[in-house]
Amino acid sequence: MELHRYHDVNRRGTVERLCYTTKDVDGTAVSKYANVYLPYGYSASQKYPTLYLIHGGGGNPDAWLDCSMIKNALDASFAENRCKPFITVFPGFYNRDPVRNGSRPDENAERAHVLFFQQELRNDLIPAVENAFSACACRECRAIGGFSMGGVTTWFAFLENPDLFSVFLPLSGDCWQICGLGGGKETEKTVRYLHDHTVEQGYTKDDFRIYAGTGVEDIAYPNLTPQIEAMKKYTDLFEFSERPEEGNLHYTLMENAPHMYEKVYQHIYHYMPALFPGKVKIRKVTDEDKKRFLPLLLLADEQEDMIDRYLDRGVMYILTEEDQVRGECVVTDEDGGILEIKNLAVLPEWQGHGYGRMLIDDLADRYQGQYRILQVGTGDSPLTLPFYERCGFVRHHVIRDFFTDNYDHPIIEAGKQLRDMIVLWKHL
Ligand code: FER
Repeated sequence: MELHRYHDVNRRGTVERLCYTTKDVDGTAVSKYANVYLPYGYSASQKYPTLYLIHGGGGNPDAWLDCSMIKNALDASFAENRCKPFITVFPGFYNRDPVRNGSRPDENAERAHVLFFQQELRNDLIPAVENAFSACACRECRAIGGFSMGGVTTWFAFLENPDLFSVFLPLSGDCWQICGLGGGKETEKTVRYLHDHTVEQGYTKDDFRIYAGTGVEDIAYPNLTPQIEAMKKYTDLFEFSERPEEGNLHYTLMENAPHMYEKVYQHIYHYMPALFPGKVKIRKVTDEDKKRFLPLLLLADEQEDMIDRYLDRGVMYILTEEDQVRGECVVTDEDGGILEIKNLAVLPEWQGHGYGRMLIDDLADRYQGQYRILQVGTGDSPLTLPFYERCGFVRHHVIRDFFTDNYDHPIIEAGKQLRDMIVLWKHL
């Protein structure tokens, strides 16, 4: 396991406080807050996956951030492109102030808190997060993890909220379904329940991934280790693999790591690249028939003979994720240091994921130094103009009647006929 070490980064994410209301066990409204880490460059025009990261017994929404280098691990991983950026939410699972006095937990009381918290996640916290931030609202894009009692919380989320999360990181905490410390004390019963309950709800091994971990010296080691070992035997549901990118059950043991946030966050650093897979690739279309991407080209420019005017002399790039083509763009050399985007499209079902912006950022990176200006001409449409402006383009000039003069039929966008072409510039 490659360990994170602090290193300075210029691209730092920010932490915001999200206030929301929920209910306590008696149904009384309570105001709570969660800390929300937004990655560097966070933009509401893109949807992000989200990790919910839960504190340990006696903790609060600040515990992870105060006690570990998790923020630097996130900043550094995104800056180095170890994985795509995601949002991290740090809530508190108590709905009353915990009174721990540094002592070992009252198992029943703690168990009740983290079990009750499952309803808060579903009814209040996740809706508040997805209302306030640009978080992708599907189970594939939500992960939950936690330390110690937060690990216990994670196992309960696996049992109670499998429709909300697909990725689970129980760290230094076992499953308390049967009893406190049940992963060690009632290993067989606990694991049979984890298996049977999941199968009964219709989930299969392709529907979730578990990334567990602890330290060899950790007090949770004797509880979590037998649980994971027993889970490995239920091969119909749990497929153990040493490699994070294969199988759906993973367990990492760390040397010299007691029961502390400052050690345990290393597991998150380690697993981060596997949590929300699918690396976006942008490649030039070489020696291929560019016309085979015609359906995509037509999304941006609906008349084929207009596409023929630039396609041959244009350079085409396609964007793929998980080996599926999801977007493209075509650029042409317009002399005088101007590179023009003639066509840029993202499949409708993948719009809003930031792919358009990625294509533009990629062009800017590729052509910096070779061209002065990245130019784009578009209709006066609310579907395209604000997008280009968010990407750093500014209006430069207008070509009157471009759409009415050059196309054989009216081009309607957002209920409006396009007439003039607005030409925008972005300096490279
Ligand atoms: C464990 C899971 C949780 C464990 C301890 C805890 C001893 C919680 C400890 C605390 O809140 O202090 O497996 O092992």
